[in-house]
Amino acid sequence: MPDPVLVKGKACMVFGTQWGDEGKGKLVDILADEADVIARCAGGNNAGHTIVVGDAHYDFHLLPSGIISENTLSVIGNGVVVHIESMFAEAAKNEKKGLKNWQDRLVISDRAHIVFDLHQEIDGLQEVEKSAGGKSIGTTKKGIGPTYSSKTERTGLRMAELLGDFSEFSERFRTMVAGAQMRHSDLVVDVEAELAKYKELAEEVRPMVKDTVYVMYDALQKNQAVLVEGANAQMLDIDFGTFPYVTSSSCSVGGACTGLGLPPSKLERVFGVVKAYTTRVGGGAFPTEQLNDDGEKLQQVGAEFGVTTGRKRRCGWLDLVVVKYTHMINDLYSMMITKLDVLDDFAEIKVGIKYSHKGQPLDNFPACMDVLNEVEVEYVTLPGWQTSIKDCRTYDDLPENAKNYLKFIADFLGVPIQWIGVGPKRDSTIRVF
Ligand code: 2SA
Ligand code: GDP
Ligand code: MG
Repeated sequence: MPDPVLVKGKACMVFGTQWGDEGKGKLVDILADEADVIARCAGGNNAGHTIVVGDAHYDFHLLPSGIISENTLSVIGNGVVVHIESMFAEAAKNEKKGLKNWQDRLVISDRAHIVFDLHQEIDGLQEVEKSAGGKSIGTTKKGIGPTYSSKTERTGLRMAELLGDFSEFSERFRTMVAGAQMRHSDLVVDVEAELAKYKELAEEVRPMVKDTVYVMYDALQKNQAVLVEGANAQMLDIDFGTFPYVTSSSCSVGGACTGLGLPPSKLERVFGVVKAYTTRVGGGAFPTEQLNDDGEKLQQVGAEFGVTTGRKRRCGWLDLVVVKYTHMINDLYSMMITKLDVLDDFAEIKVGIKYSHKGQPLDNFPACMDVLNEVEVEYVTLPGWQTSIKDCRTYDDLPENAKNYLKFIADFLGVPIQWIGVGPKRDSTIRVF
């Protein structure tokens, strides 16, 4: 039996180091057996986390991926935004694939903000406004940005309001709609139909809603192992990501504290999930993007399509400038390198290691998108292994050139590699230590 990875009485986090879709769901699934609690701290149903168990493919958007683990409590924290109908639809879809009794294992924070349909509509309207200037973000249109805006504007409504005095909730909802309609004259909302719907949804969701601060606190007091499931990723973080082409939540480790009420001293290990190349979905700068045959090949071999929207993901080489920046902010304990098998057929593999701008080397990761759009990337070219690694189950099974590629990444970042993904399935994984 390998040593446990999670720590009793502490929280550890699975965290996306690039622009998302690194394979976080797979690592959460691998660690789920060790976890007593699996918690989401940020984002909403914009996320798309895939788990492949045998022939079953599960995709989770809002529900923590740990929900398939029958001995684990799943928590949706206060930092998450919840479209309640979609959550029930997501559960129903996964029930057809074998998910059972999920209601008994799910707790939702009473402080989580509600995503209303009007937020989703505003998301679409804002994208249209931005596209007129050629600058749409390419959001998932799940209403994430507008809901976080309502939260910071202090007009948003939370689970606590929904489950409190319904006439008070109704009044606040009407005020929120009126405000939104002042800003978006095209916005049509059937207020009475919405309120009737929410009156029913309130009763459906009520048994699951609790003050999750106490749930988390109790779990840690009882010496349980907590796993925080990061959603989206560092480069989509509202503060540290490639603003404004980001999502609207704190996707980095700070979000685990603010989005769950977790004291920083309880956060023990951050596991960075690093895809062996880079992908991005939506707009925004992408320095190592390959708009050529290599990019096409990565997209096709890696089956790079959005799990939530089905959009084709943009593809390019691994960018270690990005991952180094991520490590600075989040202090990675170890890494999982995923999708190494996707590189099986490349004769040469490039890795971005430094940026320069207008001929001047850059020491910092640029804050300004105009600069990031124009950086020149310095690459190191490593030889490929040109053989299938899908059946490798130990580090020693890997071809020398694959080991060299991994060693280059670990040495550059100064972070050990703990797992290597060689295929989408749960057992297509090498545990290094
Ligand atoms: P939003 O909807 O406001 O959060 O969009 C803002 C930006 O964040 C990006 N974003 C994502 N990037 C990668 N994966 C995400 N989840 C889905 C997946 C995406 C999909 O797992 O494949 O299906 O398209 C995700 N969610 C948000 C988004 O593309 C914008 O750039
Ligand atoms: P997440 O958002 O970080 O959880 O990642 P997604 O689920 O959006 O995308 C990752 C995709 O890669 C999913 O289809 C996974 O099944 C798949 N995947 C994960 N790890 C591996 C791996 O090591 N090899 C291959 N070929 N696919 C993988
Ligand atoms: Mg994803």
